[in-house]
Amino acid sequence: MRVVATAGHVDHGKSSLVLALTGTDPDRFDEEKERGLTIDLGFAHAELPSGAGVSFIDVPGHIRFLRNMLAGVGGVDACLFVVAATEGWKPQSEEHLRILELLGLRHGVIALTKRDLVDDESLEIATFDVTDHVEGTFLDGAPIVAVDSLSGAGLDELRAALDELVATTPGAADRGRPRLWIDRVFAAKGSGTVVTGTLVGGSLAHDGGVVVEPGGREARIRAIQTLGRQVDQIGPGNRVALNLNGVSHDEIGRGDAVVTPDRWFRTSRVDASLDVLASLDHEVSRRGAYVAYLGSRELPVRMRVLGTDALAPGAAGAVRMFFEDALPLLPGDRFILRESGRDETIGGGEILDVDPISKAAAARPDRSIERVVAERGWIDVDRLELLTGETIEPTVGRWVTTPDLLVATQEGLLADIDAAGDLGLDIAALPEHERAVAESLDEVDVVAGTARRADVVDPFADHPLAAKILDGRFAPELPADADRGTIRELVRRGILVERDKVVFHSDTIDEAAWLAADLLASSPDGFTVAQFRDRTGASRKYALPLVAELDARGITRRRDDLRIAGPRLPER
Ligand SMILES: Nc1nc2c(ncn2[C@@H]2O[C@H](COP(=O)(O)OP(=O)(O)OP(=O)(O)O)[C@@H](O)[C@H]2O)c(=O)[nH]1
Ligand SMILES: [Mg+2]
Repeated sequence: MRVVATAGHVDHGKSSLVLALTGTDPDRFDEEKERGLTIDLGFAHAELPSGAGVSFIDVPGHIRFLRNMLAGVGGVDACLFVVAATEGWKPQSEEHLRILELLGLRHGVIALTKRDLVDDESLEIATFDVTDHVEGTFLDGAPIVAVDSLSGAGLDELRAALDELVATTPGAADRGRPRLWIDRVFAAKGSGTVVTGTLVGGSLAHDGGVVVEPGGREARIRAIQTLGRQVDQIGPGNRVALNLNGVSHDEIGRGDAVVTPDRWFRTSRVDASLDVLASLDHEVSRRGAYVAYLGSRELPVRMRVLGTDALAPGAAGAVRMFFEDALPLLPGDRFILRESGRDETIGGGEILDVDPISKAAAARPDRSIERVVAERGWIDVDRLELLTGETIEPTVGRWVTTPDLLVATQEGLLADIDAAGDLGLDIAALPEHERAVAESLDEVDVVAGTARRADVVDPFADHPLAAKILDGRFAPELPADADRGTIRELVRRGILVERDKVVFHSDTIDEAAWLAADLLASSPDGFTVAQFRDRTGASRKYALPLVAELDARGITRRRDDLRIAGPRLPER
């Protein structure tokens, strides 16, 4: 399915042509029918001779309703550009073409309507006129088909041209990140809220959770319709009506976006490119009341020109824009910029950075992922995907960084590890990305939370002190010259256990736990410290801290003078 918008000057026959092609009058409102004028967007669809489907968004040509036109062309793949043979190129032909160009449209077909009202010579003149005006634009070379929408003459040729257009226009890509800019909202007959829009970026499925932005309202998809049919799921590039549970129709409106949760970065500040229209008669600076049109949204912006104070007509530059609301945006989103005071189209551009962190004076926005990474040094791979929309291989662990910074961090870590000496470097104290680097280094071993050079024998593995303490079993003797630092490290690793100034081997604690289990098996009401001491064969000096350790681990519990079973008592 392709979504095609009409475009062209007021009264040139856009709606009549859509009606002739689809059988549906896109003018939905009584006022539109009475005045013979499109005010708001209209929608219709048709099957082409090849069997391919095409959805039309019919836009108003009158300059007063330009904002509605802008809301309609935000997510379309191609256009049906309409020029009346009777009048030829007119101001809104020009403005609509500029807008579609700025939005990055690449595909279209031109219809010369009202051919029944002109003679062959006038038709030829109108054709030259149109050819002239589209030269150098995306419509340069597009088929020009003369039609009479009332009698149907020329429609077969136009349908064939549309078929060719649909076949050669790439479909909306599925990036697993669906977004539907709402163009209509109404209350459903039964219950719930229905929103319509053009789905791009990904698929939606029945019963799926969605969020309406701005505002983060959570909703559930109760039903999906496309082309009047109910479907269980729907891919990008389609006109879609969603019946939503959980939001009221009066809380949301045109210009809001339906997205899937957690897949979007919401932003109220972006850096963007701006192409200023050459036809403008003044420069563009931060002064002015600007409105951006993005998706189906009209959004007031505060703006600052980057790198210079003002952009001349025809210039290409960059701007930082501030919005009142946080919106789910991605680099590559296109917008049109208008000045509301003068009511004129200024230009348009592409969002380059949805989370600009460098100062405006230093910002040099572009769409490179390397820049996003370099400005941050280290960035979590999931966050980088939110900011760029691209899936990126992490450099190390879950992190992405620049090659230079990776090398610098590796070298810094090795130096710290060398400086830490025998005890090694405690990696729990490192920032998360450095920990990931430590674990990734071939020349480093991370054992029990400590990083050491791999070629250095771990002095704490099979340490003689641990062996000696294990030998002592329930009555271990600590050598008088034992090093405190060594004991601390062996305790930290869980090899030794220190309780009330007595140091046991952890295997001995396990043995003591089994001993307690045996005692409780024969006397379920509990045992005394004296009974326990007798079973260990050691003195009270050792039995007391051992029992205290068992209590601390939840193996035993104290009740009066007895020890009873704790939640962690082992079972045979
Ligand atoms: N004779 C003739 N009349 C046409 C043709 N196409 C449109 N018209 C008439 O032209 C008038 C305007 O047509 P619309 O289809 O409403 O024009 P539009 O471009 O949709 O106008 P807006 O939406 O207001 O910009 C209507 O009276 C149509 O009947 C055509 O091919 N031949
Ligand atoms: Mg119309």
